[in-house]
Amino acid sequence: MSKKDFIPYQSDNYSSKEVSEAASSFRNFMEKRRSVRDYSSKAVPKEVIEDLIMTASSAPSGANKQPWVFCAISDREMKKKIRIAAEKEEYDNYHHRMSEQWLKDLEHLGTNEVKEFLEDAPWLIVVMRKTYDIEDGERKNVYYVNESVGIAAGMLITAIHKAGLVTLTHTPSPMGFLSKILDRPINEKPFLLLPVGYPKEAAEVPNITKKDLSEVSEWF
Ligand code: IYR
Repeated sequence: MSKKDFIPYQSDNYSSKEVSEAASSFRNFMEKRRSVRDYSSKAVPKEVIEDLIMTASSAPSGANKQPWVFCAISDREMKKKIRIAAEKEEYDNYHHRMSEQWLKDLEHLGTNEVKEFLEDAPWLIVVMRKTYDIEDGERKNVYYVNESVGIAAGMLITAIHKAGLVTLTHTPSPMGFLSKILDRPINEKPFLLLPVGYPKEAAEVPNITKKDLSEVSEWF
């Protein structure tokens, strides 16, 4: 797209009542979302993952550059490689690199360096952020990459929940091993890793609550 080209916006034209109902029912729906760490091995069709990725990829981004790539992995061998490499980094994190305070802050979530979900979940999606584009061998600018990819990741998590599936934001650190295993080009950097699948039967989640409105908002 080189010059200005506008089309009419397709509005849903909700009444005020419909707006209130939609906001409230979506809030209730989203408040049921939880980060789940125990996955069933039940298969999820590739077409489902395609839809989830395309929802995420519809996110707003700086200058509409869509500076992201979603690497979808169902191959068992590759998942195993990722688990081994992630657990190696996480062992160092949990045993040497994370501060006492950080470990204390995580205690109630029951996380540790063992990441069974990296093999159990039928799919892993590694969200890559593009630090620049390459077009015909030429380097092209992208803008607000972290903001853009963060928004797309949020929409991906929302889409996964809406599909009746579960995920969690896994942040193995450092994530360089993912670029190597997935053989990604130098302009792509791993941003987040999301397992996607069904929860294991009788999966449990931490008994936590979210801040209330007065703690997360200021009104002017
Ligand atoms: N990256 C580690 C540790 C971890 C960090 C935070 I902050 C969490 O909210 C949860 C885990 C891991 O994925 O286990």
